[in-house]
Amino acid sequence: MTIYGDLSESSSLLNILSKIKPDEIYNLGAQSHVQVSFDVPEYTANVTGLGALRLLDVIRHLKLPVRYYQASSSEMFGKVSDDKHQNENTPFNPQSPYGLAKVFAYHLTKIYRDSYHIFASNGILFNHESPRRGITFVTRKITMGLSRVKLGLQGTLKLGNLSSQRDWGYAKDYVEGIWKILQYKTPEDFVLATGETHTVRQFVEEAAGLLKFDLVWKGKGVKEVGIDKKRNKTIIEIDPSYFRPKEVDYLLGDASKAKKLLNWKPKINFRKLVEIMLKNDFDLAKKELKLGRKVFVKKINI
Ligand code: F7E
Repeated sequence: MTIYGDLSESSSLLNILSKIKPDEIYNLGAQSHVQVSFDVPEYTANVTGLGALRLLDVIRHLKLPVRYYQASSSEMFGKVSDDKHQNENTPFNPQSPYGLAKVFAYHLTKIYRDSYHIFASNGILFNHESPRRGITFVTRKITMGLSRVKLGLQGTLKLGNLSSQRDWGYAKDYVEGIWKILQYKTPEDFVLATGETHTVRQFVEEAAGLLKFDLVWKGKGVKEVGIDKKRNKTIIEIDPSYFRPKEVDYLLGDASKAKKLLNWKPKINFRKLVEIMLKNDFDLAKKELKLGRKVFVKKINI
């Protein structure tokens, strides 16, 4: 059964929750694209920040004996003061309207937990990726873009900041962690991360290697290009429109609390993650080549 609702509309949430009376709520709803949050800051604050308030407030008014999960984000850490790991005790310093909206929802979850004894927990998740990732996020953009370049479906892949570092994990591992957070005996906040960090450039290099490109970098700044030496052809270009007004340069998570209390740790490492995503997107690109762009886009919902 599908029931429609909207995080920007309290009455729809009241209607859904009073009908369903769920045992668990996972609030994964958001305007979740960091760059887009600079273009639509008010909408992002409304859905990503106030959306959590609306849900928690309905839980409070209905006195629902529910377990509530808030999808908090490593973007809340923002600009970190050193290059160490971030954990549950690291101060927040958000760098985008998205990060700030998530900080609001994070604190509200704690406030409602303490004030009204609601079982409400935050999972502070570092980047979690998979073939289901939207194609405007950098990992999927790279695996999809380089696959299409390989098959001649596009000329180059245009990217922004190649130097930012992320702790990228596999979404399936993180969903298990999310579930474990709500099964824990008390409502608490947990970081989920792999404990490894890589640059966007390293993600590109890993994917390019798997596709058997002979990638070399030439030039500097916005003039930098990635060249496939085998064919002496540019395959990566820098497009400054993908630079963010403010960047989060470095993220590296420490999930030792989740490991100790939830017995959670990720199974898929960086290399395997790139491989899984690339296989999916190379297969899709082959289908696109066979069917033609128009038929492909109609048939495959990407
Ligand atoms: O950017 C750089 C970009 O958009 C990663 C969301 O799920 O994870 C995600 O947020 C990095 C940034 O993800 C391009 O500047 C370079 O430094 O894939 P992203 P994100 O901003 O880390 C957190 C945990 C969330 O909570 C969010 O909801 O890659 N980058 N070139 C680029 N990024 C994009 N999108 N496109 C580029 O062409």
